[in-house]
Amino acid sequence: MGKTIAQKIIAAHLLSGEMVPGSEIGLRIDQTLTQDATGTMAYLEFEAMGVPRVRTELSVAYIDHNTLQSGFENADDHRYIQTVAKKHGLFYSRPGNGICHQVHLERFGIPGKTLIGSDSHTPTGGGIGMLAFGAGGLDVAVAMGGGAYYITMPKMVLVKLSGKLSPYVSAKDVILEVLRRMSVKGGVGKIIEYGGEGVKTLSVPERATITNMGAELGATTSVFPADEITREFMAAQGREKDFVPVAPDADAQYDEILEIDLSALEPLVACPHSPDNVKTVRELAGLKVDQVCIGSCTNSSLRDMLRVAAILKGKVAHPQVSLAVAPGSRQVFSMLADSGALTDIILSGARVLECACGPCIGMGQSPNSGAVSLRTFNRNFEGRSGTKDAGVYLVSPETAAASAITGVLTDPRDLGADPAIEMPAVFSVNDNMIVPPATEAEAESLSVVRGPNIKPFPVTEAMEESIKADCVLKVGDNITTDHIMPAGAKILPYRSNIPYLSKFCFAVCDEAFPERAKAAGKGIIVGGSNYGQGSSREHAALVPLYLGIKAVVVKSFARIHCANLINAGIIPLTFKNPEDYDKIAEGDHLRLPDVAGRIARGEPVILRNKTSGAEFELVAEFSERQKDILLAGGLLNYTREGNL
Ligand code: MIC
Ligand code: SF4
Repeated sequence: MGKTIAQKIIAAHLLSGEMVPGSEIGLRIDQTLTQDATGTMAYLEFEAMGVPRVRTELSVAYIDHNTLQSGFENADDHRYIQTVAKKHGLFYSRPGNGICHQVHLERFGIPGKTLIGSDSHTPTGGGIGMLAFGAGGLDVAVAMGGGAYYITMPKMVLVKLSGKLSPYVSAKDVILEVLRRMSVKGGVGKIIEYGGEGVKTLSVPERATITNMGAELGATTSVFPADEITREFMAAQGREKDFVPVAPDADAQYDEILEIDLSALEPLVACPHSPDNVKTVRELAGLKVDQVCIGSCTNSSLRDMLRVAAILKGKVAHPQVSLAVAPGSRQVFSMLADSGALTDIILSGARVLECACGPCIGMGQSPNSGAVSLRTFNRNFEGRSGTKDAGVYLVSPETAAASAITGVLTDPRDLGADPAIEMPAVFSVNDNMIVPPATEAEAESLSVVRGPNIKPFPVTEAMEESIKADCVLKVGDNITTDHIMPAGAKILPYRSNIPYLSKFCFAVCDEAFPERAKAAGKGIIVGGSNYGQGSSREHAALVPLYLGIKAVVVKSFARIHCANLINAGIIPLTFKNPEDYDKIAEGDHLRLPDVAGRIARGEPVILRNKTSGAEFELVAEFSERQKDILLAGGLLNYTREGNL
């Protein structure tokens, strides 16, 4: 039987398991990336493993998230990561060089290779035919040490593209259409491959916009073929020698096929507070806009910036609109300047920000109270912008630029003729902001700099035989890791300080939670479906661990968060009957009798509610490896026992 792109790459990297959907497989990882918000913890974990030098083909440490330095903390973390990288064999992309996914695509990605990154938008690499996964920091640390990366073998979905995008319709509208059809849960347990005649009408940055936001589908990853367009992109980056064609077999079998006629698409918008709450821009046209932010790893390529500049040329942002533009990388920024397009952006009144995540992660540019903020980003979760009552709408760069001028949500097609842009045949390449690692001989004498912001991570203990704890929190469906562990300018600087971070855990849902959990000493969290969607931040597991959480019982989990819970030694359990969710109230005294024995034997776990008297079964299906990790009290303990 023919293979899909993903199946081919998996087969070539398979270290353990069978490629049967639903079973656990271990993959050899060629490349890793980290960013600073998750990286500090990942490198502390890597150091704890005692491996002197990374064993991947390439590992890169980026600084792009915590770039607002309003105290010593972020700068301390940057310095720590820089020195760790130099010593242990990693490339270091200095602050200002750009957003990890954008820079990685430009400078390092190679078709057919595997990549994991401690950031959920690592699938951006799928735009050039890499099999790229978002993962927890500890998984990245293990991969850097030469260990396998484990996933559940996914099902294969083909999104078959036909036709060609109409003027002013953008790659962002393609992925918003996929989200509209599949929802934020629709991709769970699946790899989304793009194929069909329409593929060749899309450039690499457009493809990367689509695979980037596949994260919002909950998909394991997304991937495009690597074809002539990919070759041209890599040649323009001076990297044609790295090009390898990647395509599915003609008789590849897919579990699901979704057809999209690109010519039939129109500008779309994802409304608050979920990326799948999609409507047409026409439906909402006229909505008054307070802020427009253009950038992020989804839409900050040179192509996107040139489009924005062409629309803004000779115009000025509406007086009610605060317009911010952040080019995705220094390459994009410098080429914008060379082409003169940057002047058009500056003269439009845009506030030009440094090449970083910036407003996407709440690092500045929080909108005014009750604002409507249009963003070309990928997430519009409640509170993520830093303003709790703001409504964030996700749109294409074209819709964003058009609306910035008019002051209301505007279908860019209403602007008249689509201004054509010309993409350069060759990009200007300058890697002088990427610091190479020291040689092995030099590395020995180098020391790692640890500022006072770097605190050790919580210690975990082997699983108790039985668990006796209260339900310290009950939440509903689609809880994101931004709910569990919020980010933003005030909190992000403490990503390496778990005790401090714990004060903000679940603050969006219930400000009293951290104190309550701490007072209880031990606790169980109960939730609905798709629990833990969104960011890969392992802090959403490490902080609950610090607060004494022993188990999380939900209707269903998002992939990366579930893996992070296991890595932290917190037991992820699901209701066998989803209605049992109603049989637990916050504050109930719960018991998980013989939980360690039951997990070891592969039996369902029993939940006894001492308050209501209810008793029912929970699904506890884990691979042998996952069982051992849980019983050992987390992945770090497990690797210390000699398993890498
Ligand atoms: C995000 O977009 O939420 C982040 C910040 O990039 C995260 C990682 C993090 O929490 O540091 C992600 O997507 O994984
Ligand atoms: Fe950065 Fe935003 Fe992309 Fe996350 S989604 S990597 S915060 S730009």
